[in-house]
Amino acid sequence: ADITLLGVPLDCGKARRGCLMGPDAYRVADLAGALAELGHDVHDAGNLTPAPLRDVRGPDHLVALPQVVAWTEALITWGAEATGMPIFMGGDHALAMGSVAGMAARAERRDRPLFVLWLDAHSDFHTPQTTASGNLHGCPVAYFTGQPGFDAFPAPPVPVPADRVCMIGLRSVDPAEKDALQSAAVATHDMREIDETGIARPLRSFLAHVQSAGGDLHVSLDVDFLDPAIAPAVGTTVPGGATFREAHLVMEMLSEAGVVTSLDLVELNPALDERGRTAALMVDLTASLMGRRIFDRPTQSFGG
Ligand code: DIR
Ligand code: MN
Ligand code: MN
Ligand code: MN
Repeated sequence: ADITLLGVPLDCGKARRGCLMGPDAYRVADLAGALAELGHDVHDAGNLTPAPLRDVRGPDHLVALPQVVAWTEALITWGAEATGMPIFMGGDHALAMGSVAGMAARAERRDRPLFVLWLDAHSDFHTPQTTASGNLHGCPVAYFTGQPGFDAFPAPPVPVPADRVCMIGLRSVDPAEKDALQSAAVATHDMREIDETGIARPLRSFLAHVQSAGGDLHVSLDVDFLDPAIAPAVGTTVPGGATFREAHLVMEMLSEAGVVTSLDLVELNPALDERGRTAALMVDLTASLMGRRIFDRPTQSFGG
């Protein structure tokens, strides 16, 4: 594939700093080299710059609202014109407002529906009104699915219908999010379900859905999807996350489905890492997503 790495040093979706070093940590861990070794054409587009700050208003407790709006504008502009397979190297999860909205605009231009796989401990389904922390990294899914309350932001050019979003790995969902998710059509798979049925089952049925619709698939991978024992470098660790093999299996199945068209790598905080261990794991997972295998397997139809 024709892969573009885009650094998005957005570090304003929450209070604790460090995610701005994420893009360089992926460069140091040689994400480009790992993908080139698999035969891909890889281009590092450097780091994105936010749009100029505007005087925007919103609920007082929101953290860095004008900054997140400025990044969202820049990401939508960049993404709508992007070609090939963009990999957004974050940066915290607030970047997914713009990355997903941009990819949805691009998908519409290509006349395909965009689907989103959200791999995260959190559902990130708050609105500026419901967030208790004020951290906008907890809001991207509500934004790009077109929930009300994001008046300070540019309207998402093409909202992603909630029934095209699948969340896997959930284990920290706030009460307001739980209520909102209950009335939305998002497919939610918590760790309890994964424990019981395995991680392949919900993923297989989602991939069947994407394949039968002829969709583009954006994958948004939050470091805290992973168990903190294998991925400590994230500000919001939650015990009980995906194991090393569960995470690789997800990536391998995604690769075999042949539907992934863009990827976010978010919430890596290199200041919390142990000698680049979490960055290296994220690089290895991306390599699995892009075709690295133990033994080769053919492209799969997941039977829609
Ligand atoms: C919590 C934590 N739900 C909040 N969210 C996230 O602040 O709204 N942590 N995304 O990584
Ligand atoms: Mn997240
Ligand atoms: Mn999270
Ligand atoms: Mn987060």
